Amino acid sequence: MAGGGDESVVTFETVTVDQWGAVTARSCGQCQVMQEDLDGVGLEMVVVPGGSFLMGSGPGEGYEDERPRHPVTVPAFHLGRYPVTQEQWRAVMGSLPRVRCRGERRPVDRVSWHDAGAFCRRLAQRTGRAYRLPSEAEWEYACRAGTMTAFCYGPTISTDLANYVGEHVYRGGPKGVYRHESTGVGAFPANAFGLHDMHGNVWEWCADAWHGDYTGAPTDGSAWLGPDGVDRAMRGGCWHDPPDICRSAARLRQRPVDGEDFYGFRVALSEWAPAERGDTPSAAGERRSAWSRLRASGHRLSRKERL
Ligand SMILES: [Ca+2]
Repeated sequence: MAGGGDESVVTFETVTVDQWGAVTARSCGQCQVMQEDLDGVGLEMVVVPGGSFLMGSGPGEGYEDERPRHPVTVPAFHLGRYPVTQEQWRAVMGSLPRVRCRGERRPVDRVSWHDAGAFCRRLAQRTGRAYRLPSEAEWEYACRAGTMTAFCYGPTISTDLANYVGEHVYRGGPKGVYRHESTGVGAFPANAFGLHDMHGNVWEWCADAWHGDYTGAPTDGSAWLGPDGVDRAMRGGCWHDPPDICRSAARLRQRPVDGEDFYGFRVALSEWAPAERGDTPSAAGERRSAWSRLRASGHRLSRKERL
């Protein structure tokens, strides 16, 4: 188990859209992916480079709970390339909940915040790595992937790029399809960090306690915690929502015991290297430096094609 997991460089395509939702550029990107093997079922963790960003929405966009927009610095971390799927859930927990949309490669749904936490703990036990839910700051930073627009692809979105209710549009964006169900993960283009399904498909639980706005929010990327039993924050919207609710900055307040049809999650991890008993400082140091090399080579966007 010690090192464990495979590492690879994954190539992906991401797109940029204009205010009407038309694709104006396709870029080829690369990200570093660490993979857990859960008895034949893979769990891919994208290395998200550290950085600073403006969290929340500025004037003229979003809702009061997305303000004030404020700078946050997020240390490098790992985030699931996709929401946790049903086959991953079964591989870790033994059996599936009564999901709304059945499919091995679809996100697990109908999970509460407590269920998601139980999955993280079980996964951590099994791998020795400290799996957890992402903070809201990490989630939004990862979703934006360097963008300041309402969506990671640009100022609007289309149903070619995400699974939401396409009878509704966001601003100048086009009408599209309403699929009435979740989609298998990875069916749409990645964002610039190589992450899929951030907008739409299923809502994703974050670690944070619910706060009605960002006054006093942490600026170091950590979760804004509160006492057990308080409401929690979800991100990204789902297949049953209009695109406005699927924006990078949009937030949803929910009770941690609720596991509705549209609720899923993805897992996060700060350090790949597991904490080991009897570790010597030099072995730990070696792992850390191997880790920084990897992180440094983690991300680059290349070959941007204008259309
Ligand atoms: Ca999502």
